[in-house]
Amino acid sequence: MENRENSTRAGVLARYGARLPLTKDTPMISLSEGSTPCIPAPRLAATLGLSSLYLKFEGMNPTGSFKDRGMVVAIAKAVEEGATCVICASTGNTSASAAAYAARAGLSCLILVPKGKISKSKLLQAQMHGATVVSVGGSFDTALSLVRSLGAAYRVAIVNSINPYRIEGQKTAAFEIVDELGQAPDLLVLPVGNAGNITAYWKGFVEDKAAGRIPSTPRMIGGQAAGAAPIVLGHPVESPETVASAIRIGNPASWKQALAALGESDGIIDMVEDEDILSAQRLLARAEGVFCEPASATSVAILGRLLSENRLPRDSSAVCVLTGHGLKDPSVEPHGHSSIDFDGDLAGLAKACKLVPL
Ligand code: AN7
Repeated sequence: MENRENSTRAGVLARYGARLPLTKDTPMISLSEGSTPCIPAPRLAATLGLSSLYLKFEGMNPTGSFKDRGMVVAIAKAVEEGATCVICASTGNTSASAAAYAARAGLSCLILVPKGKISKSKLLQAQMHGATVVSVGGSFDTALSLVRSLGAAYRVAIVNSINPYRIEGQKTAAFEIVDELGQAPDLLVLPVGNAGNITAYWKGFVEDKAAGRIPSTPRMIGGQAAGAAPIVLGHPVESPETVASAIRIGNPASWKQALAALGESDGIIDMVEDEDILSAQRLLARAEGVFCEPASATSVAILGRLLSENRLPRDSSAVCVLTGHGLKDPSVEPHGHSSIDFDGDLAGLAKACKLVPL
């Protein structure tokens, strides 16, 4: 057998196990998660007027989102601790990831989702992996409070990001950026929903600095959707609404930790309108060839907003985290796109397609 121990294909536990809370009894589960590309985005950088921009494309993870990094650790620890059933609330990606890793580890999986509010593809993933799916009236926040109640009274391991192993696994994305770029960027830009990921990135960079791998940490820049922006507004949002269903969250579990990361890093959190999220998504797809889901494009949208308002220096280097793949949410309209019907006329077709004759 090939030696996969140090390969980037070996997954998060093998690659960063020394910096994770593993023991000799932790099973080395892997679906080859992590080691996602940091893609240079020169056209987008020029459009935004920024000196350097990379896209950390987390949509390249096995279930199509960043959740796999934390889930592999949470599931491995659940197995180690003797769990047979895991449970989570989700806007979609956490449930897809939990279902896949539970299947991989031979655990049963129970998922609570806001009824009618998650993308069909994400629901399909959970169902294909054999999870039990419960639809809950209300928002993600209602589902998460039910999960907390069930976790307190029944033999189930909670794998939401209130589980600290999730944060441990997700911090490895910060390690990868440092390992790949040889340094931390000036700005780390990401969408903020339940606020687990901003907490995790900050933890990763702080650990890298403490270990002497980087001289300084980046400023953490968070984006929320205007209809679901509790941290920006400073109070919970009762009925969050946004086209970016992944971050339709009104009362983030890691609110305090997010504020700490923002404060300690001289960071900024602000909000963007849905139309700006969707145009950032199209810009990424058309200018750079990278297709991410709407929630993920919030990172580029907030970066654009802050630069246009001169709230960030243009000579900064930035990494935008694209948290999930575009195929995750097929409800989005390819605005301004029209396909052409072929009616049997080849010359007419060539003309309609603006082809130049030989
Ligand atoms: C694509 O799946 O909360 O701030 O239940 O799927 O760490 O919550 C998803 C969140 C950003 C926000 N981008 O991250 C869930 C869930 C995508 C996401 C976020 C999510 P956090």
